Amino acid sequence: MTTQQQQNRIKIAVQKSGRLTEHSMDLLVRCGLTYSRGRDQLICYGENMPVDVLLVRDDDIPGLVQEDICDLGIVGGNIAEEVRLDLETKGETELFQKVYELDYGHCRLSFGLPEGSSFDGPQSLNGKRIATSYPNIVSDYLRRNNVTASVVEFSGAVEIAPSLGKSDLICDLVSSGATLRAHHLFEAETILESKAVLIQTPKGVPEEKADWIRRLLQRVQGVLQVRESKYIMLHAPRSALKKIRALLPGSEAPTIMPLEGRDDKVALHAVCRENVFWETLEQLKEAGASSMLVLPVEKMLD
Ligand code: PRT
Ligand code: ZN
Repeated sequence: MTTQQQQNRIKIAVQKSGRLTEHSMDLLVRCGLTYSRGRDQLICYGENMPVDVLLVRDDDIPGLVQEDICDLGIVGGNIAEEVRLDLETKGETELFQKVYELDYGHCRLSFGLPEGSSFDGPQSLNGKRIATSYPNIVSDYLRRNNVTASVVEFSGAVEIAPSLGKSDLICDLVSSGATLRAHHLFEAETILESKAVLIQTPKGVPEEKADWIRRLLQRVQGVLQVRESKYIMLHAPRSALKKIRALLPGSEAPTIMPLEGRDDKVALHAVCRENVFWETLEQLKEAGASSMLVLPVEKMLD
């Protein structure tokens, strides 16, 4: 491969090993990517698309995308926001863009206070010391709420800061809440809800890569839509069609077909862009629908 050909390949930064790795690689595979892993395990070379995946620490991903070393990156919204605020404070105006919110990596950034202490809104944080790995997000929150508190930066194990006497409270990621409870802290307030996000370089897409980036982004969108979508088939009395259509979650223009030998009933097929739950099927049955089938959708392209 010539250097030019190499430069024209799309580079995506993905977390090397952690909570987002498996989901992110699975997303790319669902977009059609097959790859072989380099000997150093740091790059996955796309075999059927001009796309290579760089495996790095999640904290490095926004920087790689910001500096245009990678065209795209997949990272927690929490990290993207922390780096965005940091770049903004440094006066950087051309910033990496968030293209999609993905459907995994859910967590929240919350204040954790020692059990037995009280929290009555942001003002009760005045004069306190807050340990966190997200100094920019926390400082931004304090500024917006006119609170004066000191932010103590921790790069890991934030939850032990209060018991070490290093802070009065913490601000850290929470998902089940078990870590906070294990350290005798309670979740007082959430300041950021986060999911994995797909980010893009601020440099704009070079001509040679534009077509594949567009195709890849379209496929990502397709994968996200498909995961929630269902194909539903049912029989409906003509008289109840209006009611039944209104019950179908997130569906546009269903296909209506005649049923052999039946003038009073039709077959209805529709793509629902939201999951179809038992409750919906029960309501449809009540409205007169019968022979209902709900199928997963494999691929979708609008
Ligand atoms: O090595 P590298 O730097 O790449 O990995 P990392 O250790 O920094 O990141 P990793 O793999 O732990 O998390 C990657 C991303 O997953 C985060 O940036 C978040 O966007 C997302 N995520 C989702 C989480 C959690 N859930 C989560 N629960 N990241 C961290 N946690 C930690 C949290 O920090 C706390 O220690 O889990 C603990 C709390 O969990 P619960 O369930 O006890 O509340
Ligand atoms: Zn990290």
